[in-house]
Order: sequence, then C-alpha cells, then structure tokens
Amino acid sequence: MTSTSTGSERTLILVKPDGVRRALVGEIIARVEAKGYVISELKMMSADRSTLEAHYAEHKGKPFYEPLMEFMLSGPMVAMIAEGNRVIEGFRSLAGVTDPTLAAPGTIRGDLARDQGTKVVQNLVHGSDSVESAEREISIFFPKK
Ligand code: IDP
Ligand code: MG
Repeated sequence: MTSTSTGSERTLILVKPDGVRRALVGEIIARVEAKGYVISELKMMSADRSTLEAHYAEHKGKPFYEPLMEFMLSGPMVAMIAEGNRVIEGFRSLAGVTDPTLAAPGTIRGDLARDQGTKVVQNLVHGSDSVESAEREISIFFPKK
C-alpha cells in the first residue's frame, strides 16, 4: 500500500436462513465477487443463540428482537468475510436498505426479497455498518483460535 491509498477493509456478510432456504447463496456470492471484493473466509453454519445475542446486542429490547432471534435460528446460514477498499459501505450498497419493499431494484434485497408479512423483516443478508462493528462481528463469527 502506498502512503496515498486508503487501507483495505474487511466486512462480515451473512446470508441469512431465508437466503439459504431459497438457494440464493450462489447468487449473493456472485454479486460480491462480480463487484470485485475478495472473499477471504466462508462457512455454512447454524448459529447458536449466544452468538446471535452478541451479534445483535444493539437491538436487544426492540419489538422485533425475539422474532429476529427465531428467524436467525430457523436454519443454516452462511458467514463470510469480504475484503477490499470501502467494502463496508460497498456491500451495504449492494445489499440495499433494510426494508426489501423499499430497497432499490439492482440491489440484493431490492431484486430478491419482499415483505413476507412477518414480525421480522426477512431480507436475505447482513453486512457490517462500520469499521468498529465489522471487527466486532468478525471476531464473533470467526474467532481467532
Ligand atoms: P440492517 O440489517 O439493514 O443493518 P438493522 O437495523 O441492523 O438493519 O436490523 C437488523 C435486522 O433486524 C434487519 O436486517 C431486519 O432483518 C430486522 N429489522 C430491523 N428493523 C426492523 C423493523 O423495524 N421491523 C422488523 N424487523 C426489523
Ligand atoms: Mg445492522
């Protein structure tokens, strides 16, 4: 890296259980790769409740918290680390806004998800929202041995 370039970032991406159930893992990975980000870690997993409580600590107490826990425990998901310059905001842009009804066409949520009438929004993917949350979330899903 030269002194004038910004540092490469890492972000945590989850393909949530709805994405795995709907066989969209390949489609979602393809979009991340096509954008030019590098996937450096990747695993299929079933999260346990304590992992999800740590991951979603900021949402504890909100009306959708318990439905969110149930949804994230409803089946396997895929966790990955993607790397590249500005990948944190870049993946959030690829994903689209939280509400899939409002997410722009062209985004993962806008193209592939819709309101299912559930208490928690099922929107296929998670992406970290800052450098601090990315590092915190990566350490939850990919702890250093
Ligand atoms: P984000 O995934 O776009 O970063 P967050 O606000 O961090 O959105 O919320 C985490 C997850 O909780 C969302 O992806 C969605 O599944 C769910 N969620 C967020 N806000 C609501 C809501 O107002 N109603 C129902 N579910 C929600
Ligand atoms: Mg979030």
